[in-house]
Amino acid sequence: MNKRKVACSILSFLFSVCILAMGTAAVRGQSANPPPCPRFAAGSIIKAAPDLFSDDGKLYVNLTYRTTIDQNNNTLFCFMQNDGTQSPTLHVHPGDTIIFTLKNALPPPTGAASTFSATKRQEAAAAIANAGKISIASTVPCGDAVQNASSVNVHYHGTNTSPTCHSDEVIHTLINSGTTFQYQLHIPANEPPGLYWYHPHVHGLAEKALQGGASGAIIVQGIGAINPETEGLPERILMVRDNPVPGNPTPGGAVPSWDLSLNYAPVPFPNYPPVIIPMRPGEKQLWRVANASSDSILDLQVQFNGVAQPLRVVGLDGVPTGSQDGTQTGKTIVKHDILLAPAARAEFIVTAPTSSLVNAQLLTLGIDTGPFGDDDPQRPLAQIKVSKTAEEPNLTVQDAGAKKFRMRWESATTCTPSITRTLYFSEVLSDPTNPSSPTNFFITVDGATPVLFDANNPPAIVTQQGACEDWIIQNRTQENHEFHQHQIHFLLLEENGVPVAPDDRQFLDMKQVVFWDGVSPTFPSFKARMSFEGHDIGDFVYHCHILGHEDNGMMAIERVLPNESKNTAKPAGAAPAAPLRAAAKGTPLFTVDTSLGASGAPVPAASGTASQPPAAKTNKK
Ligand SMILES: [Cu+2]
Repeated sequence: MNKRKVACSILSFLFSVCILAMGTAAVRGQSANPPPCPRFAAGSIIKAAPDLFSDDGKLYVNLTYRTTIDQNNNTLFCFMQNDGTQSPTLHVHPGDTIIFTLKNALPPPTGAASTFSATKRQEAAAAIANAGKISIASTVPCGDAVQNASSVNVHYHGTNTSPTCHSDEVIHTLINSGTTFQYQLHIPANEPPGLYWYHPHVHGLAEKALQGGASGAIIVQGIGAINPETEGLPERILMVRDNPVPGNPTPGGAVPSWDLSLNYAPVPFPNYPPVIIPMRPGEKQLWRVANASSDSILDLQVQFNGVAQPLRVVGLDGVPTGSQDGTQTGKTIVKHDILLAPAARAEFIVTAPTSSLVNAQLLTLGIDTGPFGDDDPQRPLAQIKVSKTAEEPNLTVQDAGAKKFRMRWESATTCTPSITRTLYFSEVLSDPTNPSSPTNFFITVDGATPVLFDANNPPAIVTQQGACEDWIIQNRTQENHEFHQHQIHFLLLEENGVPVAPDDRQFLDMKQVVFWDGVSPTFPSFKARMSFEGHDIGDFVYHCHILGHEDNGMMAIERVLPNESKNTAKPAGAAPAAPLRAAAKGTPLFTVDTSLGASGAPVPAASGTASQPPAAKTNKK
């Protein structure tokens, strides 16, 4: 490969011919490898991802990022192991380090890579660092300098890890075709035990990467010690993903905006053949479910003959429920349905029916996402098949040796907020005179000017390590949005100005804000406590986790200054630097060529620039 690269630079006058040759070679090289991104048959028995366990405080992960086109002409992306398996579940203990090496084996892109050069990135970074009085120049760029259609990086969702280069940094990290990059992710010693996950997070490319299936689970071990009800239970990790509906029928009514899959077995429209989950009669299992879809909102329910069953919830977004009151003991919460925003996780105990005659299903209820939202109709995901000889899951909760400990975020239940910030979701047509023009999405501190996300924007919020703050997040649009905060969890306090029920006062990294009806004098909102305790400083991001919205602007940077700094928390909108470049409505700040034509595979018809997706995918028809 290196020799080919040298040859290419020498023969620059034959540039396009050379790129084509590299693409062809890449395809030939892949043919000797296991086929990328395998999928299971619809209606098949649930399959678990391969499991990797840390040893002596370290977990080595070696993955290759690959792509292919499936029989429905959908582009798949995947994190492959050398043995042909994909998306391993990473099992770690608090305090462990994940050494995550990723090789990007995507074919190189064919077109112009980006209009935003490495030099411009560095100049902009220097200006921001100067304005913010801390140096982040060492993190810019991180990996490759110029984003293109093949770029990837990895976000370790929910983990309370450092947002620095080679850790959980998503603003500047780029791993381009042909590049190998290593992360060393230090899981804090006080990380709550539970379900986290990893996925690509390159702005403009995240939705397609997630729909392609590139995501996997992370389990921080120890739930059995925090909530003894889980100890000894068979354990299943269930990853719900989404993808374009074959044939791209117009969403609406019973037609979903996206199809769903469960552990890589599709559950396609219109018949939704459920995945089979074997259980023994009356058996209890711990189901650890991640909504790893790009855009689809779930509302999970287990029904026996159409009747909702109690789900004993022990963890939300990786944090044991009810565990932060000083007792270091989790408290089980009983729910009959669990709303799961894109990227949210729920861990709950399911009891199988005692008879195989019961029609037992895991399903998602329909979501009213608002007049401009996607179509997320009710549909089954899995059928529980009861038999005395049912095959047991390959995992069992075995944490008897684990100790209880003072978990991260415990102090957020008692800290006194120094400031209340109000932020809001908004969206506008890029061309107000053209209803079919793409939508621009924003998340904005109240009082500031809405700007589309750009990696070189100044921070929208500047705060300080150790700060305790209350944030109110409003939805001023007519579709649901899903707030996600990187690096920290938040304590849910209020919804629409009303304190939440004690069972809902939990630590989350995801929270939905439902759509505004267009007439009410107040906007739907929630209030949460943000505690910037711990070691992590630098540039965090917050965004909507409907990735079609995030890719189109709905993300912003918050800078957490070290606490020895003389800077103090600034009020809303008072970030110390002006935007480096104004974001003109409808003008992409940089353009991304999303064609992957060098693979020789067909380029999906839906490809456009990242800043201008097909309107049908963001606006209901
Ligand atoms: Cu959104």
